[in-house]
Amino acid sequence: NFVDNLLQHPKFLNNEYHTKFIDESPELFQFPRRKDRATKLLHYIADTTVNGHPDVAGRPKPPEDIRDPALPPLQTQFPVPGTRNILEEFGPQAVADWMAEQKRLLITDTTMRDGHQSLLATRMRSLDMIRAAPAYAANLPQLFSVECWGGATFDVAYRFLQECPWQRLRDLREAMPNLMTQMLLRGANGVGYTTYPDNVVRAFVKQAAETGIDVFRVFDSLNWVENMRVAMDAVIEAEKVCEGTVCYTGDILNPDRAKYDLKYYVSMASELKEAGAHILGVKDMAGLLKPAAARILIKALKEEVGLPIHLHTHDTAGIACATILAASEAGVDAVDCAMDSFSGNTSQATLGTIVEALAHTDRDPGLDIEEVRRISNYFEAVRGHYVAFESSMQAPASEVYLHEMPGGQFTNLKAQARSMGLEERWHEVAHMYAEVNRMFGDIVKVTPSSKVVGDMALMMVSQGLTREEVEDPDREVAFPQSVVDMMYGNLGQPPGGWPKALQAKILKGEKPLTTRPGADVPPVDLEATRQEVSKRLDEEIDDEDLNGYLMYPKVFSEYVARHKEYGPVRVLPTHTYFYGMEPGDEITPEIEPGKSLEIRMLAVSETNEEGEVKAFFELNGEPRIIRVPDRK
Ligand code: BTN
Ligand code: 3PY
Ligand code: ZN
Repeated sequence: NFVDNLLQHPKFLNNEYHTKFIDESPELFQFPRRKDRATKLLHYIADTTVNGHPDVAGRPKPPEDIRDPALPPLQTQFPVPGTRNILEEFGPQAVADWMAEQKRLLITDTTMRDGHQSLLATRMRSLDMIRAAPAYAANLPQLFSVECWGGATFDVAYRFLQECPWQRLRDLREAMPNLMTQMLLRGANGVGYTTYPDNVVRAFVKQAAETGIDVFRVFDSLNWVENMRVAMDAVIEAEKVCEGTVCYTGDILNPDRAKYDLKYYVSMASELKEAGAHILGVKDMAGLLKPAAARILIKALKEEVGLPIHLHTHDTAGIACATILAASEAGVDAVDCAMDSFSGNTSQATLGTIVEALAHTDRDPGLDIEEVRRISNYFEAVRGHYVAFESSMQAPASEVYLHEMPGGQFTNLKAQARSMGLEERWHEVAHMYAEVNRMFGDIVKVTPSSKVVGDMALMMVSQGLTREEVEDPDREVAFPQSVVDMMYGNLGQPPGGWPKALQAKILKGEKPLTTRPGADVPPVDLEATRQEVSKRLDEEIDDEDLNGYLMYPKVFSEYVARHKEYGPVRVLPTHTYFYGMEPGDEITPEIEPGKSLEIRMLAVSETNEEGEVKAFFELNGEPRIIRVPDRK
């Protein structure tokens, strides 16, 4: 460390040193102390106790007497074979064939991905998931899959939860050896908001498959199949299940929304089949698919495309169960539901309710309702710890048919509006979102295109701009960068292209792309990147880390820096992670398999003149004093 500091010192580099240089340069001796993991965790706990966690500041807090989530008992130590065993033994086509043969309605549980993404701003921590995983494996082996990765969970893990998404996946994989895991992949946008080079998308899929994903739901935010092929090919090459997905928007029942009619969906689904999809995903990210439309859509897709169909919808308008039952009658093969306690509103349909509704019918999903309730009760207790992230949505709302916001975006955009002082004007934002969609030519709105529409709508409401003003060629408008990028073609092409006049105004004469954006991005030199990052962060960068860095360079680097300072905070109970400890509290986090720490908080001192607080702990029976700055 001393040598490192010396070699990097500007005086040394400029040859400005002499014999007294070392004596006169105390900074040479200021290298970070290498703290052990337990000490780092004590620092984190002390800091959070004194200063709070920035993410929950000013938000509602769980009640003092909140119970710890009780785990459902395991019905067996040896989980019976499930869908994963089919995939492992016979490959992805066999999974699709098996699916098509089932009479029962197959169910995917989305609690650990879309459920908390849509209800709790994606904040569920790995620990709360991993603890439930053995119960899924032992007690619900009839599930089609468990959606537990991808979408927004990837960057939120690094960015806000200070944990590694790959480790989450590895642990879940291990705990559910008989069940297929499922992820949401945004095609050429990976798990990010931009277009990545093809080789980055390929490397990411390969790694996700290796670390533990079985089913990849691949979509494109403008429904452009061209933009999905690289990701789909990579999934097929990894011998995992490729769920090629159509995003549903508009209303096939409404002749005024003819752009997205039945023919459009059948034709896109056929393209996906042609592209090699093993199964067809129908992704109704906003919850716009009405029961009568589902009946028509599913029937047509079954007849004209022939792939097994997996339906995803949201309960924003309160109608998801009805849609699922209609789709079930029309022969849909699998559907997404969330555990009861993580269902409803902007999340998925209620899993237990679907199981009950279909009991004693020929489409009985075959899940044990008692076990469903037990796991749901566990998650109910988990959810109580995350009140800080609850949205203000109190009831289902038919307004979703107006704005068409995806369930995962709704709470986020509302929070963004709140932070801009627009909370009172939320319904105006909702109207404007719909207006922006029309102005952009009526596009599919799902991450990342939905974010662009949201950025534009917030900008227009906050600046009091109307659509006419924005479209007026003589009026100067400062468009959000995301809008400029999308109009340039960086997210690909929507059906029918972009509205020409608006596009020309936004691009100020620059010629837009019309080809696949990923085709023009040069490949990243993966090994050179690994070495550069590893050197800069002074950290060994394995394949998982490298793929995290490639998706989110800044977010990943900051995660690594914080990890060095605070240690493996993922092992802390959720209450401790967000609120620290109180004198008398005791926790026993498992720092590695079979090795637990015993941490007791004894007392916290007043703040001294230097602005420091002392926290007194017992660590495995030994007294420890930790000093942290009072930053309040
Ligand atoms: C961030 O960078 O946004 C958060 C970094 C984590 C800082 C930890 S969170 C708990 C404790 N309280 C603070 O204010 N800082 C530390
Ligand atoms: C995501 O991409 O995260 C979504 O949930 C889209 O619906
Ligand atoms: Zn969704």
